[in-house]
Amino acid sequence: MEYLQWRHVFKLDPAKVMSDEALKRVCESGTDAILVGGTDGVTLDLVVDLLIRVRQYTVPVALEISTIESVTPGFDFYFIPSVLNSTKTTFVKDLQVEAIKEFGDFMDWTELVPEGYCILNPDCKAAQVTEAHTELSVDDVIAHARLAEHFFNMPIFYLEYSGMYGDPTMVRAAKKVLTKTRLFYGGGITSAQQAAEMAKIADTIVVGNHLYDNLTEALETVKAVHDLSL
Ligand code: 1GP
Repeated sequence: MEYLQWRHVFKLDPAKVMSDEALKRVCESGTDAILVGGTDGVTLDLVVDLLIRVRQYTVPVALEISTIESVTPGFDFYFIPSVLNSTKTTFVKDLQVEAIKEFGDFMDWTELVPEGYCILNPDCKAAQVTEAHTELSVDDVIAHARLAEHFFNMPIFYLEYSGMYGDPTMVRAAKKVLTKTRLFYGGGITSAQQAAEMAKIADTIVVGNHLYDNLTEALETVKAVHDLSL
């Protein structure tokens, strides 16, 4: 599966505004993929609108599903997060069961990509919504990574620090125990240097917010990551 080769991903939030000119620069930046996803105010209309705009370019585009109502055909992949350190079964597997109950007969399983999330920034919206237990030790993170790979057989383990630059020690600990499952890191990357630091450890890094704060700096993260892979 091609998402197993991605090293750099930009995450676009359908609820945030981006000009056509900015979107063109993002899509033509050389990033390996665009992930469409957000926690707040994501509606079907906004998702469809962004999909149509991104589809003018050749970059692969995946939808990270936050609500069943905002799912639409046309994406290359559908990333389905399970928040492994949520204290509510809703965000671990109940929403998934609900979706499978409704659409299971029609689902193209090859397009669906389960992600095992581990959220480590207590202040981010996703941590609050999912009531995640974010006070995790290195050993806890290692256990969650192994849970994703060996119990649930998930292709992706996602260390999420959304809005805050994370602790490389945690990322390194997860990476060390994963053999098949790919490690995604996302959170607070605002420079080429930070992108390179995390990309030296994780398999894939995700840059989100900074696209909306300082587009030029965010775009520089692509080269920083791809230069490492040479
Ligand atoms: C968010 O992991 C992504 O889901 C990226 O985080 O928005 O902080 O870059 P930032």
